[in-house]
Amino acid sequence: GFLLNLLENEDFQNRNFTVNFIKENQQLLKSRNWQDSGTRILRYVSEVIVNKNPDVNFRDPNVVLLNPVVPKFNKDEAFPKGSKDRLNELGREGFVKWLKEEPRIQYTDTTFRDAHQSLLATRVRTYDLIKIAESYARHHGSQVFSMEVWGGATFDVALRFLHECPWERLELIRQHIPNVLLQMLIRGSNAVGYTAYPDNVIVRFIEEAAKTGIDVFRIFDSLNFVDSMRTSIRTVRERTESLAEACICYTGDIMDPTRTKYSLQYYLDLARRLEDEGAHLLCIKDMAGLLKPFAADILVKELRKAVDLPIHLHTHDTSSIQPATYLKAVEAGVDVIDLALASMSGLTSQPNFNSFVAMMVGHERENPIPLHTLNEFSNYWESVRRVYHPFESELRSGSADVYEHEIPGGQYSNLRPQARALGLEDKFELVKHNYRVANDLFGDIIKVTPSSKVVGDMALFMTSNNLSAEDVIKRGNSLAFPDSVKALMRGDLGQVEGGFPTEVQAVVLKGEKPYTEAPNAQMKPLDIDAEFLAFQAKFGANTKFRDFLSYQMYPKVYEEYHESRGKYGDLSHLSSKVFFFGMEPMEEIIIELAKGKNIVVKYLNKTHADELGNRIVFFQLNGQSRMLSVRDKT
Ligand code: 3PY
Ligand code: ZN
Repeated sequence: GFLLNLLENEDFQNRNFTVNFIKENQQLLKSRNWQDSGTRILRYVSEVIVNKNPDVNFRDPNVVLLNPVVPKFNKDEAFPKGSKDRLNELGREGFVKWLKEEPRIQYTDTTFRDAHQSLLATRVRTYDLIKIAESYARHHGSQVFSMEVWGGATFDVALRFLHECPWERLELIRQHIPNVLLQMLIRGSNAVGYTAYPDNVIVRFIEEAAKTGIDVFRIFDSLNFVDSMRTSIRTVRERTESLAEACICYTGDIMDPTRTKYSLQYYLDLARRLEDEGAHLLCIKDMAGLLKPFAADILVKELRKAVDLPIHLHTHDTSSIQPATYLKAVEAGVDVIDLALASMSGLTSQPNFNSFVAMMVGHERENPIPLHTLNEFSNYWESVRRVYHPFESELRSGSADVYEHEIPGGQYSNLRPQARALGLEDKFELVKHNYRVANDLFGDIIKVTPSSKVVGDMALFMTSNNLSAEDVIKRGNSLAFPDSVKALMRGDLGQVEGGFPTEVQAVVLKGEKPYTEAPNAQMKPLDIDAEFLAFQAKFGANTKFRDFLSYQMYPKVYEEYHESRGKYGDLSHLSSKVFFFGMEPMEEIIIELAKGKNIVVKYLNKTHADELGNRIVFFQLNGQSRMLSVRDKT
């Protein structure tokens, strides 16, 4: 295949090439038939057989992996009309008007994004998403308001750990789900990264995401700093046909008279500002699950008076009482709520979709959904989830200590492994305590990616150095604080309500001057045309603009992804079991490379390492012998 590609290449025929020719023309390495793809996949599988997947720490031999069952559907029928069709028919204004007038409660399904970000360290692969996507769109596509499928940490994790292109994932989801609004989470000026990017990069990112399939952009800033959300809201409004949903990130407790900073008034003012900025929808983003039922009642009622936007409520069920919050919010007039399919719900994830639907039977705002098929989809995910068991968190029950530390759902399940890696697991209670202490030292800030990471870094720093709040202030001048803490105090993430406490800022910055404006206000626009050319010169002419955007977000991660893609090809056809755990001797699998293009792979055995440390791994590929040499790094 490669030779034929080469011979047919025009530059090659014209002898217009250098020694770097193949490096610069990676598309030649692209498979022209199943043999090439097959060989490259074997390269990956043999690597995992010999060296294991470095992302997997252990495999529990007691976990029996199941074959997930996809509910049957009729391919010949048209897709049922869904929210996407409604948006197309009514246009944005008409759609928003419909939503405000619609009495039935609307549901966003977060299973494809936040649920697995919060429960399984964001590791769910395109393979498992795509297998179920069309069936879901056909069975429930007319019943869900939107599906959150992209953004947050999925972008980073896909490239970094799954060797996957996040854009391809989105494109495939769009193809399989043509009828439902697809939603993403975007961190304002931080897009899907952890730092601010120039405005023109944000603009192009949003345009590309809309083109690839995003209909609802849920836009937030990790400090509720409106200046950092403005470009995103405007871009969605002015340069796409999608909906701009702007977030108020909820922290503290509006019912607690001692928490005066984040009062009801604070949220109402913020919501009005977001409406003025041009948001189509308003989201209450309760990333830590702190919005209690009676607070939700007040907040939703008051927001409805304050703004004329539909209200979408997002929470995490860390405390286990958030279904009550939803019920109160429904009765107070919220328009849309976020839920996850039963087997992917609860704990740090969203509340249980299936049970909520069951509870609402007979309610005046009921939006009926057949429970039986919804349960079948939950069963699918229950089976799928087993293969991801190395990424499960150790939480076993709901916990009320979230009201003390206020750690967001996605971070909560991550903090323990982080503490363990630093040898602090036996001090985990102290880490959580210090999370709150660090928050208060920073002046009580909104905590969500990336600001939550800074508070986490500070908590780990204080715990490993045995520091109290008083120590930080008294001895701060002689302490080397984590870089992320310096960045926060410098204003790299934006400005906070009331400013940072000057004492803490002074000991952290040690004379460096903080900014007073939006974090990317100082940034020059990127020379996108020139940089894209340079990118293609480096990574090959067949790379796309969206690859360039991935590179802008995560340069080093993209580089590694690009290398692995060149070596292994597209791994999205490989089952997650083989992707994470490799194969057993004499095991035979079928890989569907494309519709109707299957290869049969049988792993035979491997040799001992030779004196150079190489092992030979023997396979049959469609009955023909293949052997690959792999360096044993274990
Ligand atoms: C993210 O930014 O990844 C989040 O999920 C924030 O809640
Ligand atoms: Zn969330």
